[in-house]
Amino acid sequence: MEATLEKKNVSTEMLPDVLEGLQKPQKTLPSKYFYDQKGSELFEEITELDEYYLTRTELQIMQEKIQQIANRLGEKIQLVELGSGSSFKTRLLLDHLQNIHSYIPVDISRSFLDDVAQNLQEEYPELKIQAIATDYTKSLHLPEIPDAVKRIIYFPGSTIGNFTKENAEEFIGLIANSLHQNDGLLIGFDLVKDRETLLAAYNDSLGVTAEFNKNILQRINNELGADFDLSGFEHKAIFNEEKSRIEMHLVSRSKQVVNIGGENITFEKGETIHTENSHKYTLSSFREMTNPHFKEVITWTDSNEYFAIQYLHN
Ligand code: AVI
Repeated sequence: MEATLEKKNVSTEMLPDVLEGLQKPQKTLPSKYFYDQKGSELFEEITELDEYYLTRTELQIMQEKIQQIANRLGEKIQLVELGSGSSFKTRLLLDHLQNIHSYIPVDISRSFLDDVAQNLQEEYPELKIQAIATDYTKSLHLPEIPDAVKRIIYFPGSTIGNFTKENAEEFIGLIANSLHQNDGLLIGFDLVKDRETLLAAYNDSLGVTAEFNKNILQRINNELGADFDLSGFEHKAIFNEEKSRIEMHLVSRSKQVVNIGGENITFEKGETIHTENSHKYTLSSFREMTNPHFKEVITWTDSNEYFAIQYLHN
């Protein structure tokens, strides 16, 4: 197997990130810290919940439209997948793309990438796999490829929705700038829909999302020696209509003080930590954002228009 890995130590940044967020007037925590081992397992569980339509809808679109997608992407492709690269969707693409040149899974977690690369290599012995462990929101250095190879950045799962609108546009711009003529971006994003459906997806009846949300506090306890009492916080997800996003918060049930790395942080009763944004776009609001960076767009959606996959290129 050919796999080059770059090292990046996330935990050295975690204490300053956490303290900075919790010292703001509206306390926040970066949502990337959800995904330790337990958090990743809980997220997997979320994707299988009845109320959480996103993953299953995206997969359904991919399954139904894979031939069209593969035809549109063309041949001799280097597929660069941002985020977890172990999914069934990846295999769909690898199975249908013609004459694939290489597959580059990119993820922040090195051990996760090792597993992905190893499993895929066993299933696709001929495929050239080059895993890159990095926080791709900060930097992404991709290996040189011959001119004849077309690079497709694959960014599924509506992860773009977890970026602020400003960061999302900046990120799309950075991707566009890094691509050559003929290359493109295949991206999945969640669409605006009725409030009930949106709220139910982030307030599931089994409480898995609540556990996922609170796990960020457990992680801070585990890795930074903090003393959060998880039962002192309650999960809350709201739809912020003006910003067209679901916001997840952790609400303090009482006045309390938490020690993190020697710093005392005070929480008033009812005060919240804003832990995540999940933006919901319309096809036109997404187009508005991508328009300055990509001239052409092809869209695939499900019949309810719950979710969209787009191929953007110039
Ligand atoms: C990973 N991301 C697209 C998920 C979302 O829906 O925004 C994370 C998530 N948060 C709560 N449930 C799922």
